[in-house]
Amino acid sequence: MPYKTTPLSPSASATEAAPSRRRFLNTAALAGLAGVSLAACSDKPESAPAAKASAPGASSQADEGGAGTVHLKPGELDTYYGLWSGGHTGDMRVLGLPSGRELTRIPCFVPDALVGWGITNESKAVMGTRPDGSLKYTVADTHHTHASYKDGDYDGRYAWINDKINSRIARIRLDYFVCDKITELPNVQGFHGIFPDKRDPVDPAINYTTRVFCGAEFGIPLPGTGLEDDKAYRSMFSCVDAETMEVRWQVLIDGNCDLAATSYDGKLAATNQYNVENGARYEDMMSAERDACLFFNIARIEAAVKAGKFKTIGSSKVPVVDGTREANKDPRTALTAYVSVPKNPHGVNASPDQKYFICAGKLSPTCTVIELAKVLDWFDGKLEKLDAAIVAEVEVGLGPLHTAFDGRGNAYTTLFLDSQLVKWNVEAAIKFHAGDKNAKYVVDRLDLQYQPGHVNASQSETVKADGKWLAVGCKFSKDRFLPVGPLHAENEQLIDISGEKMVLKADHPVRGEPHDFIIFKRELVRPKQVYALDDFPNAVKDAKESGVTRNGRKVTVKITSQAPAFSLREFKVKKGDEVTLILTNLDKIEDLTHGFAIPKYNINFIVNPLETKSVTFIADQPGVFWAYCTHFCHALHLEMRSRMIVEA
Ligand code: K7E
Ligand code: CUA
Ligand code: CA
Repeated sequence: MPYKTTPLSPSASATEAAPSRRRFLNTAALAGLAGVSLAACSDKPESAPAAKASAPGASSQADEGGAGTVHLKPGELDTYYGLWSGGHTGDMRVLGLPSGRELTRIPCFVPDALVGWGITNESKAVMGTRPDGSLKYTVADTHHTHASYKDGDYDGRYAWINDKINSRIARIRLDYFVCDKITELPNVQGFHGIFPDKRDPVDPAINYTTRVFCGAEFGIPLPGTGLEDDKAYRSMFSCVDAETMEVRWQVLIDGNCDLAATSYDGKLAATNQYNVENGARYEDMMSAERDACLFFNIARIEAAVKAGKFKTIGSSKVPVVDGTREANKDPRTALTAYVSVPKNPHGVNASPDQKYFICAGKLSPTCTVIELAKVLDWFDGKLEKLDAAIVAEVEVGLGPLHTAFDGRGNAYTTLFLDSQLVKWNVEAAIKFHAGDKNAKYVVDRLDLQYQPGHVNASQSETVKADGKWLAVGCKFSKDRFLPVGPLHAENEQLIDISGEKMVLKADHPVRGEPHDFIIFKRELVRPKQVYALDDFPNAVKDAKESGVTRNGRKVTVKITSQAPAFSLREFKVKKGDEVTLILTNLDKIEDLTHGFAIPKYNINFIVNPLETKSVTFIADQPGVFWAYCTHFCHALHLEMRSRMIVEA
């Protein structure tokens, strides 16, 4: 056990332009998306209304915004944390904002040589192993990260991040900034969107996150379906328990899931669908003019599970309820509602005023605004046509992907093909949609460098959206950084959104692939800097407990570290022994971390103050091996060693 996984109490740490006239894209979008080229970055459609909105990089800009400077002086602390998806590196990046300084990376799905993630027994238990003890997976593709809520704001307990390749969800404890659980979802492939709920739909006393929803993008054959019978492939929407990290239930759906979002009242979760066609080839996936935004009635789904109205699939014991269109025609019993939205939408985001879900068009130059109250009315049998829940469907530009909010009624949507950020006013868009053609909903446009994907703003996905800083993950940097071979850095841009006009403040190069992130006030987390010995059942609590004990071929080596020495200056084992080495760091001063590496044995890990870790290996190479401290800890750091003698 890495540390106790007692539930973190939710109350413990919490403190406080005219629209374009372009019509739906067809072949043009296809060319732009499929052949994502640098030409697409620079070929600005001539109708893009505000390509001149700013001169990116102009030095005068740096001083214009009202949110403050990004150039913090040495020793100055950032005011926000950012939790960033690491992309292919399978970890979570932690940034300070507005400086954009990277503070740490939290390993989750992929081994990490600094902390020994994937090396120690504790991390292997979290990551999952094969019967021979090797890691089950060593690659990952993280996209989305979100944190736990209380009363509509982050409560500093947990964050979650997905691995699309192997359909895993990892939980990060925000007290120690470590991954403590990973769950692999059954019955799905291409787990992509992820979002925690914000309160319980039935019990108002549960005003914090207890579920995390996971959307699966790829349809796969169910038992009894032919492998190539792609029209019968299905995907699922999964609910994971925020505490146990077990999969509570899944919903079998028509079409697919992409991104996910949840309502502030806890009643609904949503996912956008770009493949209502159930296509197996991309041409098929874009054959229909409209796709859907799918809503899940959480209370009804859980009632159905409770009433036993589910089946299970294959070897999985997870209850699967039927969320297909056919089974959910009657609104008063429906578990799901399929709201029709334009062709191949991408992100879906809940507005901080708690009223709307916004679905970005991707292949359509529009954003669709869906009113939560109206979807609930439909479920109650009070709204005849579900389509009437759409209160706006307005043009914003080419390739809209993701939307952030400033808490002042404005939405900020990335336009992948236009390489722009568009700021638009949601209520004005609703008026425009209702027929008031004088309602000017586009407020501002800003050129980005280049082809942006995710966007988020400070506190944007909470009721405390503060409208100060906004970051964008651009998929291309083109010529903005020194070249480093064929693979260019990608570009994350920081924008001041405190005023009417958006102001670009900084570029940050990033190794691929930037996806989702959240930005929140620093006082919302209270990281602990020293562990408690008792957090670890196997802790070596006193240097005097150190030593080697033998049980047949199994040998246990207990050792402690206290600068500048390990408790055992040497230890002996025999060739062929299965050695379990347990190391407790008895230093209790913050940041007094030691490392422990054994040459030729592929072992390296660190122990933080009062932390315990263990490794198990076969002593298959006889000889002398200088185990040494890898983390500079003391003037005698280089002398901090222990000698492992493996007798032949
Ligand atoms: Cu748009 Cu995987 Cu969130 Cu990336 S997805 S951009
Ligand atoms: Cu201990 Cu370096
Ligand atoms: Ca489609």
